[in-house]
Amino acid sequence: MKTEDEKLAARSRRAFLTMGVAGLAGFAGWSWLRSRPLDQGLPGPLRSVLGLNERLARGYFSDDHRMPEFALRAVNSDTRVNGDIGLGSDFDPATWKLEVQNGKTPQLQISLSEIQQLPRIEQITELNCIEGWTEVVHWTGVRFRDFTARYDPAFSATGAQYVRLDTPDEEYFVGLDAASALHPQTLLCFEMNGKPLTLAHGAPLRLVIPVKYGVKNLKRIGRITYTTDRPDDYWANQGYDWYAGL
Ligand SMILES: Nc1nc2c(c(=O)[nH]1)N[C@H]1C(S)=C(S)[C@@H](COP(=O)(O)O)O[C@H]1N2
Ligand SMILES: [Mo]
Repeated sequence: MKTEDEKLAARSRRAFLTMGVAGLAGFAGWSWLRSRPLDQGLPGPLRSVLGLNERLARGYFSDDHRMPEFALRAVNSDTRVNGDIGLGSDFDPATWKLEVQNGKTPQLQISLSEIQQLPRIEQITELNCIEGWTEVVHWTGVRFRDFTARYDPAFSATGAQYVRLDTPDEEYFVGLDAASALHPQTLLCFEMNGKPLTLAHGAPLRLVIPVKYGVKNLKRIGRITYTTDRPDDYWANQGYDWYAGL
């Protein structure tokens, strides 16, 4: 028996897949769809799928719904590397600092050891890539929620609105709704499967957000921006769903 949450998750996943570029190309009703009246530049029926996904994402992540967690023996030992946008070789992890833009000046510059003073969390969750593979990873880091309470308490208090993360070179960037960013399983991580992160996996610090597809799990965070405007997002700019929720 599927629970209501699982049904919602499945619907949300289907809605997301409908929107993938490949999904659109293969969509049987495509020619019918194209003949429908346009609504904000998209055929009406497609527009309503997008609307549904957005409504689901908003309601679905506003509570503490937890993604499954696993035992150590379930961890995949051969972790794959996927995606290297924004991971150019012109980078020195030893001099890295995290920039935080919370609307106040001056902008904060935070070291890894300061971040590591926040409560340490270990979590074994799935990383789900939109390409269709999943792996179980053992992550160590701090809660994004705790980080936010420490470095932008006003953001937490007002419950507002969006977060943007950029690689140091700004080549890769993701936008997150506040509910997903502040979800208890959303972490800033510095270890993967019991070892310090490698550069290819996002050292010195990466985002782990199990309620979202892999695309949102940004590696090598350079800057975190708390904002009231919905941020741009690398893959959403290419036509993928902005929420990219599971
Ligand atoms: N900076 C950066 N982060 C990124 C990507 C990327 O191309 N650049 N790819 C994303 C995608 S699509 C996935 S599936 C995961 C893969 O994480 P991994 O390489 O640690 O397995 O990283 C995400 N984070
Ligand atoms: Mo991915």
